Amino acid sequence: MKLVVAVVQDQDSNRLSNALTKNDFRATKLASTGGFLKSGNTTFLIGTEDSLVPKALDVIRENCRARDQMVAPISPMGGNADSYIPYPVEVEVGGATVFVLPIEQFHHF
Ligand code: 2BA
Repeated sequence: MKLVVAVVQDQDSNRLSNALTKNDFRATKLASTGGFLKSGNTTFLIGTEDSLVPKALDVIRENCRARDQMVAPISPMGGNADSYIPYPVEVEVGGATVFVLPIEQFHHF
């Protein structure tokens, strides 16, 4: 068994949630925050059999897309200004950042 952890953009989370359910995957959605943009994203925990991991990855790939997002500059508060960029920068976010972890035990009481 594997745990698929997928960090996706909030805009894709409902569509992905529906698609996972439709394809018989069980998933838990967690509200999360990106360390770089410091804005909300959604993390899915999907427990599934090893043989179904490729299908789960397909569903994630089909329902999450990359988008460009502007990062507003945050002025340094009385600190080091060396890394300060005084203008907005565009970064590409997503479609999805996915980790696949082995599960030692699974219990469902
Ligand atoms: P954030 O950390 O808010 O990052 C948003 C986007 O900013 C990233 O998109 C990437 O394009 C850019 N970015 C992140 N760190 C950067 C840096 N140090 N320098 C320049 N650009 C940087 P994605 O790579 O698609 O990541 C989307 C979200 O997935 C991330 O949001 C974070 O929540 C999660 N994530 C990505 N890689 C991760 C990792 N190795 N471990 C844990 N979470 C990760």
